[in-house]
This record gives sequence, C-alpha cells and structure tokens, in this order.
Amino acid sequence: MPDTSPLPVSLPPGLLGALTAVLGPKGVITDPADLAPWTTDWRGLYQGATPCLLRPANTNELSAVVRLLARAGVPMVPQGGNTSMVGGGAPDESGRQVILSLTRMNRIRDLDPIDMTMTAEAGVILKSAQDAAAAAGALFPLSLGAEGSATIGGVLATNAGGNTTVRYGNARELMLGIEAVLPDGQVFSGLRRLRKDNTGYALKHLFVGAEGTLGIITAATLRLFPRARVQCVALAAVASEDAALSLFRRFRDRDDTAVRAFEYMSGTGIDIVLRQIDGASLPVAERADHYCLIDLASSRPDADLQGLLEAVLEAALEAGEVVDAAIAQSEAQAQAIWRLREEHPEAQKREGASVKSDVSVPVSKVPELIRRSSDALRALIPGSRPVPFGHMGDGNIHMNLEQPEGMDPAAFLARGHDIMDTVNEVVRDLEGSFSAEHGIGRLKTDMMDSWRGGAELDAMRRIKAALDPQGLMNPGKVLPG
Ligand code: FAD
Ligand code: 2HG
Ligand code: ZN
Repeated sequence: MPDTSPLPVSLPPGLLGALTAVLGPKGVITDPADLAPWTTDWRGLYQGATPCLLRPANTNELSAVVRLLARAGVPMVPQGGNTSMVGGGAPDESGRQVILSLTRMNRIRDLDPIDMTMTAEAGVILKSAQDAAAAAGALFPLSLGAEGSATIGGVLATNAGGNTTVRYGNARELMLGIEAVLPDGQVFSGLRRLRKDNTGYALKHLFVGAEGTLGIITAATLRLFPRARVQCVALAAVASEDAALSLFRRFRDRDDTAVRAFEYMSGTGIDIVLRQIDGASLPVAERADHYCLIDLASSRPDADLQGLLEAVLEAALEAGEVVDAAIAQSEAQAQAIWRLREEHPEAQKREGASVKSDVSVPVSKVPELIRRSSDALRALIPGSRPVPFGHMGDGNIHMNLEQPEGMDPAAFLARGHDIMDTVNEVVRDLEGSFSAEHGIGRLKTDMMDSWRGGAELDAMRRIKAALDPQGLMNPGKVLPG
C-alpha cells in the first residue's frame, strides 16, 4: 500500500517568487489539495510529494523556468497526462522535485494536408490530436486506451505503441521533428517536417523514449495518413494461442495493408471485463479460452473488408482454428468489441491486485511466451490468474498476473518483482524485451543492469551526463542509481 503520511516539501528561498514572476499565479500550483492527483501514479504504486507544479503556457516560459530551476539545482519531473504504467511522471518522496506540467501548452500549431503533417504542442491530448487530423480529412493513427488523457509529449517521451503499431509503427515512427527544452534551459528547435534530412546525428530521436530524462519535449511535427473510408471489426474465439497466431498470418498473407490492429485476449481477461465493467457483453455464443480482435481498415472506398473478413474467418473455421466469430454490423457493435479489449486495464484494477509485465518477443514466439509464462506464474503463486492480452500483431503481450481470489492484496504485491522476474526469464529465453512499450520509469530501473548492461548502459549514462550534468531531469527514472 502507498504511504500516505505527510512528507516534507522544500524550495530554495526566493525561487517561488521568481517562478511566479515568469508564469503568473495561474502557472504555479502549491495548494496540497490541487497537487494531490499529480503526485501519485495511475497504478497507485508510488506516493510522492512536490513543493509545486509549474504550468508554463509556452516554450519561452518553460525555458525561463528551467533556467531558474537549473541554476538553483532543483530536480524537475516533466508530466503530461500522468498515465504512466511505470511511475514515470510522478515525483519521488523527497519533496524536492518540482513537477513541470505541459498541459497548458495544448495548441495545434500547424496542420498541412499536402505534406500530411501536424505540429502539435506537447500538452495536446492524444484524442484531440486524432480529432484535429480527422477534421482535416486525415488520420493520426496512434491509438491507446489512455488516449483521452495521455498527451503528445507523454506518448513521445515513452515512445508509446498501442493498438496500431502493427500497421503504422510506434510513436517514434510517427515523429518527423521535435522541439525541446534542454536541462540547462536552451531550446532545441528541430521542428522540421521533412521525410529526408541526413544532417548529422539524428538528435531528435534522443528525446523519444527518454522518459523526460534528457529534456522536455514542447512540440512535435507528426506524420498524418489518409483517413480510413471503410472499417470492419470482428471478435473471433480461437482454439489455442497457436490458432491465434495462425489467424494473424492468414490476414497478413491475404492483405497486410488492411490489418489496422490484431489483438489477443485470454478467456480469463474477458471474464474479468464481463464481471467488472457495466454493459460489457460477449458477442459470440460460447465462452472460449482465447480470443482475437481483428480491425481492418482501408482508405479505398471500394475495399471489400467485410468480404475479406468473412473469407479468412471461414477458412480458419474449416481448419478448426476459429471456433466462433462475430463481425460488427454497425459502429456501435465495433465499439462494443473494442470496449472488451480497452477495458482490460481498468477491469483488472477493479478485480484486485495485479502485477503487469509489458513484454515483447518475435511474433512467431508469442504462443510460446503465453503458454510458458502462464505455467511458470501458476507454479510460482498457486491460484493466481495469468491474464495475457495485447498487441499480438507486433509481438507485445501484457503478461499480467491477477492475485488469487481471497489473497491479501499487499502480500500479493510484495511478490511483484518475483512475478516480473518469472516472466522475464521466459522472455530472455525467447530473445524478447522486458519492457515493450510502457518504458522503464521508476519501476524497472533495477532491471536495466542485467538487460542493458555493458556498452549499451555505459553509452546511455554518457549521453545523460553530457546533456544533464547536474542530473536534474527526472532523477530516479530510466537509469539505475
Ligand atoms: P505521463 O504519464 O505524464 O509521463 C510519462 C513519462 O513521460 C514520464 O517519464 C514523464 O516524465 C515523461 N514526459 C511526459 N511529458 C513529457 C514531455 N513533454 N517531455 C518529456 N518528458 C515527458 N502505453 C502504450 O505504449 N500503449 C498502450 O496501449 C497504453 N495503454 C494505456 C492504457 C491505460 C488505461 C493507461 C493508464 C496507460 C496506457 N499506456 C499505454 C501507458 C502510457 O505510457 C501512455 O498512456 C502514454 O504514453 C503516457 O502519456 P502521458 O501524457 O500520460 O505521460
Ligand atoms: C494496453 O495495451 C495498455 O491496454 C495497458 O498498454 C496494459 O494494463 C496493462 O497491462
Ligand atoms: Zn498495450
């Protein structure tokens, strides 16, 4: 359980006044009640403290406050929507770390339908960015369950993946240019909207996936795509993990440009959603142990996605891979199928304590990952319930474990690192990664040595020391102490 006792908070004398002079009273929050939602993380793993939350309205204001904080040696935590799954956006318990919130910097600066680019400030909510693209007849394809709160700065800082990576790539692949404030307050102006630009080191990529440890992203130029004119969504109950992979291959072989998302869900995960989420219902007749969500989309108005879906599902039914399937016949039905998938995190939270392992393996090894990890987790904690689900099409499975019914949640959470280690052992054997899309944050710094030690971690430390010699940018995150 997080410790909720009051913690000491401090700032050097005179600094608050100087910060307020730059930002105005609207830009400086110090009331503990207003600070509370921003000092803990979405999962409730950490309860931090901060002297203040600063809300700059533009890049110049942010640059000025970073200069002031750097001169005073005050550590800073950049924050967007605070939806990090690894405690990345919350301050620690010292009471010294100032939160730099980007939420007031929420303008779409430019949208060009010929270049197919959009320049958005870091505080733009992901859903608003999608809506702005749609209003211009285009598509910004990044999509994830937290899109109503997560920000452009946050998704880039974590290199978020989400549901459409299989088709469009993760956040990094959608970024053409970036603007950022460096740890000493300088502005890095790299908002170029070019597809080709080989002019030295590709420094813009340093800020993507750095989780706020190398600087603060203030704006980004993002790639847009033609909007989908037809879309078709289905839920298939499948016979096994291998059948799920085989179904994915059938779609990919038939028309890989049509597959917008291909998600795996377990019977246990769906049961939990049906139990915990009001209005959730299963569109197929019988419960199964494995399900796939297939989302096809095309910008071609004449694309026969329904025909494609029916043909592939029929062939898979005949082969015994699919046992039942439902194809959405309306937007409402498509949304209801997606809801079964997107409510997985919330439903697991309501069901009790759960430990997450956001891992990836080569796509061909996903069935083995699910089987071997589930067996190892059940052996580790008898009665516990493995809930594998996620982005099968790109090899990223959330290999989560729900506590045994009736077990003390705190006792279960105390086994968190044993649980993650158990999954990671299988992942290592399958040549995968211990953190596919959520990043390292505060939760996984202790894993960096054994997974990224040697030259890789050494290079990371040297880059960090070069850009942030005082170690003020999101301390305690990503790199082990
Ligand atoms: P925050 O949580 O505020 O911050 C995340 C990290 O980025 C922190 O380290 C923070 O310091 C840093 N940061 C934030 N803004 C900036 C900035 N402007 N400059 C520099 N650093 C910054 N992630 C996925 O990849 N795929 C998913 O499918 C997915 N689904 C989710 C579903 C739910 C219900 C939830 C709660 C989270 C999910 N996430 C997912 C995790 C999360 O990483 C994303 O929601 C998102 O990337 C975080 O954006 P944010 O604005 O909330 O960032
Ligand atoms: C998702 O894919 C998110 O829904 C969250 O990445 C995963 O809750 C999780 O473990
Ligand atoms: Zn995910």
